[in-house]
Amino acid sequence: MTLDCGSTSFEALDHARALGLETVVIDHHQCGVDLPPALAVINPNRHDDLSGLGHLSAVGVAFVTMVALSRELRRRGFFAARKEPDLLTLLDLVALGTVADVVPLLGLNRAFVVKGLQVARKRGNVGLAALSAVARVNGPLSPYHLGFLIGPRINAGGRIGDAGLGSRLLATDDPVEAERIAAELDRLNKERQVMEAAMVEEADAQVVARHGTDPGPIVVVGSPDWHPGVVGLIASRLKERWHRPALAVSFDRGELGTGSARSVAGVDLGAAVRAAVEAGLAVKGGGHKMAAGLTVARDRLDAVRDFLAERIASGVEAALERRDLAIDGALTAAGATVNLVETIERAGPFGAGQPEPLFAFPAHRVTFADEVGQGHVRATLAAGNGSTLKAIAFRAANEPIGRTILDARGETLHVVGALGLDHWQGDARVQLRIVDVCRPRIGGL
Ligand SMILES: [Mn+2]
Repeated sequence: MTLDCGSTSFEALDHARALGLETVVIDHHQCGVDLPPALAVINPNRHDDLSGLGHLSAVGVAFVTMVALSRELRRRGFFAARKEPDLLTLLDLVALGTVADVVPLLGLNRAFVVKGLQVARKRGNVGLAALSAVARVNGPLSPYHLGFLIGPRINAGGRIGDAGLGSRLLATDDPVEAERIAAELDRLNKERQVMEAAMVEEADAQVVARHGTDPGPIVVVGSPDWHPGVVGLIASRLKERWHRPALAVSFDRGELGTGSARSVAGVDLGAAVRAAVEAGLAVKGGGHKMAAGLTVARDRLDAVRDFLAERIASGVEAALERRDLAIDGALTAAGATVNLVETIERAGPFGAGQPEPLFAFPAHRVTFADEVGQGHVRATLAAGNGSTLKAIAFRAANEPIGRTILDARGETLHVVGALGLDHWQGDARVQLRIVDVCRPRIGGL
């Protein structure tokens, strides 16, 4: 069985068939009309699939496949003499994979995450519990914890260590082994962060050196020195900085590079990459609307760049025009109560495709601001009546947002962000996660 791959793996599955192997593909990636030889290709993104479940992550597809398999086995009397597995107890892993794969939290994915978080909070999976402990998850487990604390640590194994660490951690029942693997993943994640920061700076310098402030519809960078497991992270960061699709390629194994690309909403990068493969420019590749991977020869990278740029130019232009921030309401620090946050959270889970509501806090005074942790900026905002709100801007210290906050100590700012609860020493406090700020222009407004 292949998982999270296989839908376009003609060569490998032809070879498997020649060896007499029977394969089942369980995948969610985009694919062509022709499918590789396999007993079954289970993929909601097949052209002939009418399930409407194309937004599921690979673990979601695997889960519904197991549900269907259980149902069929039950119908055939398979469980008459043996215990039927309780698939619902595995929803913690489905929630983790759904959030970490950044698929839209709509439809069935919402159910996976809501129910999966309930399972995860019981800490039945010793690996997940051990990783939550090293990641210092406090308060009830949330999509934020899965996406930003747990997911990256599991992925660090596959990126720069051993991909088997994550699966062994999540499958083990031995708390001692779980603790050991969790510590190792935490160490790899720290190493990954250092590596990523240096690579992102180098990549960004490449873009500026080559294109100045206008890189065109897609940012493309490459280096023989980058670890292939981290190029996806570089692409993500470049996309955030340049507000357009980005492709980062590692040529660390010679003339053939491994690239990873990230897109912006409204630009189907997976389709563009598959077209580049069909045009003979890239060796192989594919993916989704928002993320794609490809293999490309070093001397063809510029041709791939030009091809992708031309193909997505109008979509990127439209996306750049849509960059307005959609604000859901205005509040003052006094109105941002624990009760309000809990009420909002009942409409969750929030994440990809289901954004958290954003609130504007007009003309609040910055009574405290400082850099904390790895380049975050922490601030205290005060309303006119003196009530205060704790706020944080993640990874902002060297960005315009962070500098504006640090420069505004004692002055007023208009601030926009999402409200959450910070569980600290058992107490829940409201915290604003800042997404944008601006200086009031006239008379403090
Ligand atoms: Mn996938």
